[in-house]
Amino acid sequence: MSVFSRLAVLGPLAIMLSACGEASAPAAPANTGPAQPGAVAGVSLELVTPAEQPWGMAFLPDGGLLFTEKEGGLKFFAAGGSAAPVSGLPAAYVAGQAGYLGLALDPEFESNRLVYVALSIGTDAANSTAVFRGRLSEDHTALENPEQIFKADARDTAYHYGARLAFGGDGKLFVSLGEGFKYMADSQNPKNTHGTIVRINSDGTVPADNPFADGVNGKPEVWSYGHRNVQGLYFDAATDTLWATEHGPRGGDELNIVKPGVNYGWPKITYGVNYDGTVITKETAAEGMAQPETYWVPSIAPSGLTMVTSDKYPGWEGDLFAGGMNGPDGLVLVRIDIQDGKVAGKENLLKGEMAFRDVVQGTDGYLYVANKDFDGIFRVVPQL
Ligand SMILES: [Ca+2]
Repeated sequence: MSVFSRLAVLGPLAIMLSACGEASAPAAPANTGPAQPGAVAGVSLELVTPAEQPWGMAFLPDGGLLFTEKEGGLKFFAAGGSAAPVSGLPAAYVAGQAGYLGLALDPEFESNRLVYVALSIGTDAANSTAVFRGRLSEDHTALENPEQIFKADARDTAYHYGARLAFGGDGKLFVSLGEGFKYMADSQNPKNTHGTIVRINSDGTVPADNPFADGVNGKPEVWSYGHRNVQGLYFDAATDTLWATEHGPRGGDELNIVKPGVNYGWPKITYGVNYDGTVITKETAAEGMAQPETYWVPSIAPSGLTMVTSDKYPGWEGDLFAGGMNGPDGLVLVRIDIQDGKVAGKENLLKGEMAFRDVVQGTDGYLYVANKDFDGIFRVVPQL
């Protein structure tokens, strides 16, 4: 732990608050109130390693850290060293929100050392989210034999990729896919991958028990649809539950429990409005469309989602943690108090300190966050 140096100066960033601006949002009758205070008195941040636009993180069983940088590719960091590139991935399409994005370790990583990385590929006119799989070399310097196991439908925008990866308890891989902003209407059509979560086998083939496996009413790889831009994905093996956060427009960010074949409503129903304040739809609920477990008005721009399963934060075990990246109150790490599988409240931590791109629990049981703007990865230290 000697490499951890205490973070020196992190002031509120008023300049960043302008992007999501004022909120003339609809009433939020179902929003939950503040959580009951836990046994943790507070948290602070300690710098682990500098990183440039870190996007996704995954800790190895030995405690080492793999992470992506949006433009820099895959990196490896171990305590006592400095972050170094991991070679092997192809050049990504880098523009707007495109680049090297989510990653995940194979459930059998300890024996097969397989790593999965989502990245953008293609051109301005036709680009996609692809998932590459490769074997991490013993010295952590290369992804060996990288192969593309999945490619989403192409779009001609550089926005809303989703691109988080999470394995289910059955070893199937979930990939979240944004609707490219321009293709929001396509989110309602499971016959394309825009605005979906797909589920594939670890070799990229489609599981026979997917809800549209026969291809009649949807693409075989589609697991759920009606999403906008899912940038938080966490599978809770203890309860066999896939949790997902997605960006709303202005207001209307959501936390959902994702189930097969279900329509999550975007853009037919939402608790948000367009960025310019105009109405997308007056409907917040509709027959055949799932309601979120909780939502945020105004938006926080959620990215990254994990659960504390360790004993490092007494009182917080089983709670979800979501990163917030933007909005009037959006520079927060949100603790989502989960009681009996339901959202019992939300507590904003580290308010105003930074924009949180990702949050994961490390092999040591502590939470780690990747910062979108301060260009580093930090450990969340509890005050007990
Ligand atoms: Ca929804």
